[in-house]
Amino acid sequence: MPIEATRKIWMDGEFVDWDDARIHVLSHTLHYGSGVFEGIRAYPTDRGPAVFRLRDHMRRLYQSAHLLMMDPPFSVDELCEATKETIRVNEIESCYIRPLIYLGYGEMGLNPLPCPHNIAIAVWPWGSYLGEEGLRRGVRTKVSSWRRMEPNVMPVAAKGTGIYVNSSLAKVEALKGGYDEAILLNTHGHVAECTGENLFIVRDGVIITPPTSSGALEGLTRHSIMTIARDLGYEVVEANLLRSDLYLADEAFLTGTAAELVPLRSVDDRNVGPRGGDPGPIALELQAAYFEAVHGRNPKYADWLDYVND
Ligand code: PPE
Repeated sequence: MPIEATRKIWMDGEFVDWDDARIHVLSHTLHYGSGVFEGIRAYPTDRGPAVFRLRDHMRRLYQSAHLLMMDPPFSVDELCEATKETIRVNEIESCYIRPLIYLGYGEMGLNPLPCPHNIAIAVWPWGSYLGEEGLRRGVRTKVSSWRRMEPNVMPVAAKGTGIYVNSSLAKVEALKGGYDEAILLNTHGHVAECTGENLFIVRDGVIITPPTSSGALEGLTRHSIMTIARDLGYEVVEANLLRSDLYLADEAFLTGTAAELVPLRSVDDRNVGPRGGDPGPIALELQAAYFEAVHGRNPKYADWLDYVND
């Protein structure tokens, strides 16, 4: 999906014109994948644009930085304020927000510690990550031949730029094979997650998602959906899943900020559930409830919204 340019990008405390938001080609992060980032969304509401779980995302950004021993020069509060300011400056109602902490120009070599720390926040309109049709009708998935890295290979809890090469390999393999998305198992053979989304199944009315010890990211959409599902009266458990559990699921869906909630039509060419791959009732109910929450239409989840113009 091509990026749709907006006007300004926040860089280290200043607004820079979109086309001037450049970095030096010898920046450390470009060579060694030593950056950390977030993916956040703002949605239109009755009170103007609102950022969904802004503080939680920024806290996770700082946790990612901590895992990689980075020392960001701004506070979480300052970055939350900068994000809202960036949305205001760009006069945009609905957008994806990409904060990035990267190691800039000045030192080369594997030791990242002496490098300057830079931060950028960009916003742009971004439609459905896996397509409108994927959102409505579900996506076809394939278990990848690439494994999610075990936690002593990489700290997979960090949204580190270099760590995403693993996801990209799996994504390309799935796309080249004619599928929409890949599912990664960990080195024990348990299901971890998708390339940029967490994974859930439904079996006998119970909603199950792999624990973070599987290598799955502690997704904020995952947390939101678990909360919403419990509030709707569903039993939600974290448990290790085998690929055969995916084949036998009544329903399956993936969650992420970019993807939102997308049902799975099939896993390894086996239709999910008894409906020929069509989305199941629980996935659709949770998807609708999630959209109500992010658009500020359910007061129960008002705390999750940060209004940009307040
Ligand atoms: N797992 C991975 C590996 C992941 O990248 C994401 C977010 C999630 C789970 C879901 O986390 P959360 O967004 O907090 O619910 N992936 C982001 C990046 C996608 C991309 O860069 O492309 C996102 O959804 O914004």
